[in-house]
Amino acid sequence: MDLHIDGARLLRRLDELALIAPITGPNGERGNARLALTDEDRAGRDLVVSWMRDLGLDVSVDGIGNVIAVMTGHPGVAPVMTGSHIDTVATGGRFDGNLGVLAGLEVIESVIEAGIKLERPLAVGFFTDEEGARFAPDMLGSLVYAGGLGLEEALDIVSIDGARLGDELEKIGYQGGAPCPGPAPHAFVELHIEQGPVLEIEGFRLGAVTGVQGISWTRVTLSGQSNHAGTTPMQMRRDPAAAMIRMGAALQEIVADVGSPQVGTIGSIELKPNLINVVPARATFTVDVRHTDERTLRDVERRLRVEMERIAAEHGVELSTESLARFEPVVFDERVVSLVERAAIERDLSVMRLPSGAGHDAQMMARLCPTAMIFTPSRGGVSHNPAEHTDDDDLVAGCQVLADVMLALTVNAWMEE
Ligand code: HGY
Ligand code: MN
Ligand code: MN
Repeated sequence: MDLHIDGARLLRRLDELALIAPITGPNGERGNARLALTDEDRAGRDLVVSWMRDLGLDVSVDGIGNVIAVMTGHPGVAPVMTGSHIDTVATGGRFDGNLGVLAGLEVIESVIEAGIKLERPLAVGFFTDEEGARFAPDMLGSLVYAGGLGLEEALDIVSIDGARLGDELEKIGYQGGAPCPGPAPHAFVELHIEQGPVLEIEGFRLGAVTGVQGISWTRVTLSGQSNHAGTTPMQMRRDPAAAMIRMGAALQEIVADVGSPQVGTIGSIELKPNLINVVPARATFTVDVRHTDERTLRDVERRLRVEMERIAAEHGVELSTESLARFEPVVFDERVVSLVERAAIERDLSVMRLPSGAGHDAQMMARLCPTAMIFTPSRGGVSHNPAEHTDDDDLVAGCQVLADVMLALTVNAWMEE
């Protein structure tokens, strides 16, 4: 089946969704800020759901707010599914997540327009709180969909701004009745921007993603004693900020010692009372460490723990940690990965295999069915930044290959390989 998607329509929808909760980068770049379960997220959801309904798709909302739209006319037949997310970080770009959802919509609209009769329906969805920036962990909606976290436990998660997830979901009107965990699709493939520099540096048009690296998120709280910044001699202080800074240095040293692809990030820091002339009472910060190899990731976590305990003791501060997310590396289904490769080659698009540095909903859907991902290049490897950019022809090429892979997945030929 040779289906041609309408690239102009895809680009138009990306522009239209980008008008919801727009932000401007330091050099005038256009991005978005639609943190999960905010009014901005609701507005984005409402727009995409209206496009799903305009196509006559069967739209369902589940208990955690995941929205799945399926082509009608195939009762009881598991769909070939695609999807991603439309929530963003606070300094989001226009493509992270949005591309995968709108490309899926474009594939389905093109199939309907062409009147192609399929053995299996196609489905496209967006998952709740993929970013995890407001409510941890990330990929929360797809984790619940895949049965990795109970619905009630998820609804009780409290955000960084003190809100309960279930209350926020109800407030935006997206607490649906469809069951969690959700039904397993026949197969799942997600189109996403790479968000890293590899495709651009290596000079490839597309990526056939082989899996997702392991992710470990921890919130660290150090409790000391607030005191006068001028009168308190250094040896009498129990200063959590001083300890935190040394722990940050220890993280950098451990990551440098392990070497690439190990990464480590302290993305958020909070001091109490956070005043210039007060030795802080408390320091709270988050640690994000990732690696493609589980043993290495565990070793980094262990080494960092030892260093943090040693430094806390030297400063006389109390150390407490809370795990916010912990996902082992995921390997995608070789049959689907090679389908992605073949589809790209058949479209004369250069393609390379690579693991994903970022987390994605596909890593959760891989628990339910044969799954893989398609990457498009990110200019300068920049993402989670309004400067995030992918060229139009790469966006369209990614959507075209998504269409080819989804159609191939509807016929069982690929399963026997
Ligand atoms: O954190 C991640 O990798 C993704 O952006 N949620
Ligand atoms: Mn994403
Ligand atoms: Mn992201």
